[in-house]
Amino acid sequence: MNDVTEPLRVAVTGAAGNIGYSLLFRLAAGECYGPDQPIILQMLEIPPAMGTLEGVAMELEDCAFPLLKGVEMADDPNRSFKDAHQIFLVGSKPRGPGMERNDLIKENGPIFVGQGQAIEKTAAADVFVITVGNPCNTNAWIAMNNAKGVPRERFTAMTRLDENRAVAQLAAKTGRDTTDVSDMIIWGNHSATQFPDAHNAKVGADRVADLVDDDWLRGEFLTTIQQRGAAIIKARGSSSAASAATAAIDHMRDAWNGTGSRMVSMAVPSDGSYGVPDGTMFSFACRCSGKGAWQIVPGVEFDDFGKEKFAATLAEIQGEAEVVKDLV
Ligand code: NAX
Repeated sequence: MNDVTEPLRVAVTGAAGNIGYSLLFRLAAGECYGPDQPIILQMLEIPPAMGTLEGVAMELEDCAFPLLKGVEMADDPNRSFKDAHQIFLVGSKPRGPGMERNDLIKENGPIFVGQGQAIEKTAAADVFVITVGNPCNTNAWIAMNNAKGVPRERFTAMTRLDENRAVAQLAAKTGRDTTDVSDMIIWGNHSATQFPDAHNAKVGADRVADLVDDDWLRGEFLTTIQQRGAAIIKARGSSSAASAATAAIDHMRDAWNGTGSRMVSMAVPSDGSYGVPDGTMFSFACRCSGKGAWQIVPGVEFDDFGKEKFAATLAEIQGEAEVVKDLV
């Protein structure tokens, strides 16, 4: 395990993109690994974006971050993942006009074959990976299955942005602070079928279900979270970037430091919990005990509505796996 005085090697793919531009500076400022942990950033891009990446590297240099001990750039994952302890898989192609989700899956899947293989071949023994690039559950699953020599629990995908969105909506609805909201879990796929489960969430000591009208929870709340990404694209003209970087930092910081008794949403390979087939990359309620160790929280209960939503998102993930089965 990396000593705290030794720099942590942190790889970020798609580093010249929108999320990268927000994420890299916050990593270098110590927001993820704390004020005492130096880091080296290992940035991966595709050849046409290397010029832009040079500019990002110059800006990182110009910040004179005390914790930033090195900035490396490459267009080969075998170089960018070399000895990396923490990897943010952000880079992938965005969905183009008129493109179906299955086209996107087929388009981006091969990226994660090569990156999974490079992680297995070159990354540090304690490597821990978050996948942000969409479709993130399936991309993480492809990478994991192409890195069979790496313990599979080191591969995760991000549903924390959906959780954060839900927490903010519940805080606004109840007139409370976001820090009062707990146990707000996203189940399943990071997509429009995700199940944001507010029924089991709390505000302070109160159950959300006792404070808020059930019709709102099952209707407007659910669709707001499921459609929030699309609403931001419509308003901003490009997809969520700063909020996605915030969520990626939340995910990795919790995995690194531990959550104590708090539950957080993380897509992780199933151990068969809740009837989700073994190895499926599914977002569960998780607790983290530090340095990338996590456990699925057992015993969360669902009513009939919840069971139906849970089944729908699981069916979608299984359908996506079918589309890319030749890649694993
Ligand atoms: P951008 O298009 O701004 O940046 C993506 C970057 O990835 C580009 O610079 C591109 O050159 C690079 N790239 C493409 N193929 C690559 C490869 N093989 N290796 C390395 N880099 C590669 O997108 P951005 O807004 O940064 O979003 C990145 C990804 O995050 C997208 O797939 C997006 O859909 C996904 N998101 C996931 C979210 C989540 O909650 N899981 C939310 C935000 C975002 O939508």
